[in-house]
Formats: sequence, C-alpha cells, structure tokens
Amino acid sequence: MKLGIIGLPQSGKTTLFNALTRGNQPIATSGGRFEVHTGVVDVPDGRVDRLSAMFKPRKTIYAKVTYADIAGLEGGSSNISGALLNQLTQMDGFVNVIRCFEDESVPHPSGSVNPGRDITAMDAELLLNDLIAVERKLERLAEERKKGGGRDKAIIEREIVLFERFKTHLESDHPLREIELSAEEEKTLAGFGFLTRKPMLILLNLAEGQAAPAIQYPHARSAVVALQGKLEMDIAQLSADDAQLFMEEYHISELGLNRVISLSYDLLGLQSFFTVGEDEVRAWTVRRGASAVEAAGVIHTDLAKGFIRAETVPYHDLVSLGGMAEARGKGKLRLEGKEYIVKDGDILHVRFNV
Ligand SMILES: Nc1nc2c(ncn2[C@@H]2O[C@H](COP(=O)(O)OP(=O)(O)O)[C@@H](O)[C@H]2O)c(=O)[nH]1
Ligand SMILES: [Mg+2]
Repeated sequence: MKLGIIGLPQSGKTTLFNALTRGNQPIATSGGRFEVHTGVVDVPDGRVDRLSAMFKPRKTIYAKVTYADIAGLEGGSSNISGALLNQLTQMDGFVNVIRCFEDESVPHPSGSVNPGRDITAMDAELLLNDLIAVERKLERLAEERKKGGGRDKAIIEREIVLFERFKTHLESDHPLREIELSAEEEKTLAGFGFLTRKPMLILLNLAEGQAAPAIQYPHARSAVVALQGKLEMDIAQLSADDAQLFMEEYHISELGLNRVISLSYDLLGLQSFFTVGEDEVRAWTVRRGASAVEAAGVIHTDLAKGFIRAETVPYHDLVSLGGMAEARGKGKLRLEGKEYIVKDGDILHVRFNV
C-alpha cells in the first residue's frame, strides 16, 4: 500500500516524510520541481507489542505502509503530465500537506499562509486532471460507438453513462471518491487511477505550539489531522530514549505521526490480522471485508491454493486467556472455512495442503 505525500512547494512534505521514515532527505531542494522519495514505514500497533511480549519470538514484524514524497504539484490549473501523473496514478491514497506555520524565511508560493485556500487549490488541480481524463475517455467511447464492430454496444453505452456521471460530478467541483459504485462499475475503472477517487488525508502542518485552524472537509473517504511537522521530525531523529525524555518534557503523550500512520491505514480501508509463534509474531494487511482464503494468500500463495481451514481467535480473547493452548482449551479457537470474513485483530493459523 502506497500513500503519496502531496502539497504545495514549501508546505512541509519532505519534513513530514523524514518524520515518518526517520529519514534524512534534504529539505527544500527541489524548488517545486518533480521529485520523488519513497520509504517504507511500520504501522505502530500496540497489539503487536503485546503479542511479541507474550510469545517472545525471534522476529517481530509490523504491518507496513509505503510513503512517497512527491514534489511537483503547484495547485490551481496546471496540467499534470508525464512522470508526475504516472507517480500520482500509482498511489492508493494521498496525504495533502497544508502549511499552517508562519515563517518569514520560508516564502509561501502564494505570498501568504491560508490553509483553506491551499486545500482548494490542490483539490482543483486534482479535479481538473480527472476531468481531462474523463473527457478523453468519453471521446474515445463516442468513437468506439460510431465505428461499431468491437465490444458489445450495451457495454459501451453503460460506460458512457458512467463517465458522463463522473463529468457532471467533477464539473460541480466534487471529488470522485464521493460516488458510490457497484463492483461492476469499479471494475470498469481499474487501470484509470483517477486522482480524486483516492482517499485523502488533509494534514495541517502546524508550527510548534500552534493551535490547529478549524477546517471543514466533509468528503467521503477523507479525514483531517494536525501535526507539528518540524517538531515531529526532530523527535524522529532522536534515539528512542532521548525521544521519550523529550516527549515527557514537552508533555507530548502520543506522537502525531503515529496517528497519521494509523489514520492513513484506516482510510485505505485496511485492517490487520496476526500470525503468532515462537519464530515470528507478525501483522499482515488485508482489506476490510476480505475472506480467510484471501488473507491466507497474503501470507503465501500456497496457503491460498492449498487452504483447508483457518484456526482463528480474536486478539482480545488470546490476550485475556494467555495463550493459544488456553484459547483452544476454552473453546475460543474456532475453525473457519474459506468464506470466513476476517476481522481486524484476528489471530489466524492457516492449515493447508499443497
Ligand atoms: N517553522 C516551521 N518551518 C517548517 C515546518 N515544516 C517545514 N518547515 C520549513 O519549511 C521549509 C520547507 O519544508 P519542506 O519539508 O522542504 O517542504 P516541501 O517543499 O513541501 O517538501 C523548510 O525550510 C522547513 O524547515 C514547521 O512545522 N514549522
Ligand atoms: Mg520537498
């Protein structure tokens, strides 16, 4: 799963990226030109810590999310093309970094700090590009209908209706993520990667001690979160012990970063299930609503192919009972088939045969 960190130049994208990845990318080098840095981040999960303490495995592995720091968007009416568009299209969702901090030594590209304006500017840029893509698709469909002899006419008509609906929606300044689609329609869209269809986390980048501005962003599959970007980057670069001391001194109980990571995970419609044992305690990622056989396939394709049954126990039962043997003894370990819908926090043990 991949999230693209976007935003205007000098909004704090690279600062956030460094905080998330504990990285050291140079700040403000691109001058707004296209540039991408990618890093993989553990999804913090207290349940994994707890399971690891319980099983004392050789390895403890957290779920992962990839973040890409994507410079090059400018907001407004520029036409996104080439490598930048290609990068954006590949993302599963976006984190839009909105500058809230004032700093005279860091000029804002629009001359002043105004979070509401910047949110609109970035949305407008994504909307416009989706609109261009939709119009192009409609032109191709009209040609296909005229020419005939290819795909079934009814299919072409259905697609035209769908893309016309998109067009109307975009023209009234609404992102495509607000539209509910059937599974069939969703399939038609595969390979398009419409930008406004992707989940969006608006990240308000605050100065140290600054209160978050009140921002309304009432769109589906979207959320707003505030973070002191620079402070978090500084903390991320300390050793674990020093970070602890620092946080106590500044009365920070939870890192904003951790909230950003969990929020982005939720926004992507993902959940975790766990495998446990002496060798390894591990969190795995599946979409919410995934079946047991789908979850097995995340671990290994052989487990999906040769799936027999999954032994499963909810995290809370396992922890309160103290172990797999105890869970089995109390009848809390269930045997589930391929169709079982995996719940967040399930411990799974897949029995398979290949
Ligand atoms: N005062 C302050 N400066 C920040 C903050 N976040 C970023 N900056 C500064 O803003 C400039 C641009 O940051 P950068 O992360 O490179 O922005 P990008 O262009 O969006 O990648 C740098 O000089 C940062 O030090 C913040 O929270 N407070
Ligand atoms: Mg940057």
